[in-house]
Amino acid sequence: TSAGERAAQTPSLPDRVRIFVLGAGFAGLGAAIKLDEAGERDFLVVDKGDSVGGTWRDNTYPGAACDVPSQLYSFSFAPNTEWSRSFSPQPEIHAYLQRVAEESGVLDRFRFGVTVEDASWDEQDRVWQVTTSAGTVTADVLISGSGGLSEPKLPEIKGIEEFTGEIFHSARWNHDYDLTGKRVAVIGTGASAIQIVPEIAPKVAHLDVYQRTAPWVIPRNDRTYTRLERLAFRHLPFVQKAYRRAIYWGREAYVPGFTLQPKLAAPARAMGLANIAKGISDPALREAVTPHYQIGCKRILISNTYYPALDRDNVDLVTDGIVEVTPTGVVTADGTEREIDCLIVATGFYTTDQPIAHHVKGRDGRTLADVWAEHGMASYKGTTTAGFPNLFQIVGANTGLGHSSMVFIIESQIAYILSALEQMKQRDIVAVEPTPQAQAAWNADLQRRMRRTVWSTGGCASWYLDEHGRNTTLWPRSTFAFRALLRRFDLEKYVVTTASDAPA
Ligand code: N01
Repeated sequence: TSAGERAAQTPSLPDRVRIFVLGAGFAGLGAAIKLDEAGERDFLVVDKGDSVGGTWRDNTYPGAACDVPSQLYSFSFAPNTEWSRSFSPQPEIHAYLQRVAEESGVLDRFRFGVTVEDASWDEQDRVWQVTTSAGTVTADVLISGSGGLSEPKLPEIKGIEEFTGEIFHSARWNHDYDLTGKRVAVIGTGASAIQIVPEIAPKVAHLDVYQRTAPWVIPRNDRTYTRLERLAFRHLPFVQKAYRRAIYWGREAYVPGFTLQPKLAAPARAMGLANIAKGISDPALREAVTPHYQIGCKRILISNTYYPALDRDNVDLVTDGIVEVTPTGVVTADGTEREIDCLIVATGFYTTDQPIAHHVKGRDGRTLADVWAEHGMASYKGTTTAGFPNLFQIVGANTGLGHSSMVFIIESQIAYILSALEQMKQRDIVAVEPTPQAQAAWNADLQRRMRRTVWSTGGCASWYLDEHGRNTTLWPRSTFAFRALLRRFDLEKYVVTTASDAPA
């Protein structure tokens, strides 16, 4: 394409908006719909991808599906009557989000194919200057919905750049590459890998699965909805509501306690062991996949097909550590080199060290990464941060869940942000940021609760923990408590600047 054509393809952005929303996943789309509903029309949503959907647009690997029940995986204000199964495959979730976006009438304020490069708070004018690949936008308020698991993390393995075969990350699947009859390696045995392995195993000539830590995998109680159920979802909304409530409360009543009481996890552990016994015939392989840490310490995975896939003749589980990747294969600590045509890295995402944190600059030009360097990722209520006026993060520090739906958390945060914007309007407030005291108290309480959980005491390393072993990613209490705490914007915990205050 010529420079002229490229310019024509670059979306045009307004110079100024009241609210800049970064990201068009569940968070950004949900925020846009709720802003619009509240009468706030002056906003812009920018996303580097080509459609709404966020993680459900980017993760298109074979077998990609959600391990949170379908009924919990839609906006409360836009129930999806079309789910085909109890756990939804990725294309259905992406299609749902696209449908919601189209029906909501907010898409005219979305710009796709635009990357946010930098965002800086301008203390003089009390605005955010957001630099994007399509120009700079000035905004009073910045809402970030950039996602907690959106930046693929490649493993740091000697020689990996010199590999001459096909290589890609699970979240950037190369659909143009045909795996049929190829020698393939998958690095990682997390939620992504265990969905990929059973899908590709029957196709490839040979598959090596590189396991560093055996995960706990319990059965996936997935089924297609019956015709009757689907009709009921469509025509009798109370039926779907009842399903949703039962699943929500079932999980809420049991699972948060489980993180504190290993005894409560005994049935899940038994299910994991039975899943191994059922899926794998070879005793040595059974032993190799049996985890040696407390269940729940890492995310609990669900699959009926992962263990049987490992049991196949054309699949090898490799537990020796990887020391090097050569141009044609993978070398393990025992000196063996396994030759391959394709290397799939299912090694997860940047979580406690989000790249975007280096590009969001608050007061005094300090980035989020600067501020977090010493004590780790932190915020007030997972949403606002001292030193970063008018920055609202959706799915910020300590908002992640293992047991329930992030959509519930996202909607709670959106309600909090809308309450903030309304109070700002009513009182002529131009900038808010949490007091350092409020933020410190919030985090002290979180970290005190964390110390007793299986995530800290379960004897594993996980993406939940930062380099200092602090859990700065998960919410340790019930989702119900989270919602209650964010119901109203608590202005009394904030430093407030009004329009009549002298400029800084
Ligand atoms: O990533 P992960 P993921 N050498 O970080 C291994 C959500 N999700 O993409 O355990 C060798 O969990 C690493 O080994 P170890 C869900 O929240 C949901 O799978 O660290 N191995 C691990 O096995 C999930 O938790 C769904 O020892 C290396 C794997 O790579 C989160 O996303 C589906 C390595 C990474 O696992 C992330 O899942 C998919 C190295 N250098 C994702 N580096 C569903 O809803 C890493 N590993 C179903």
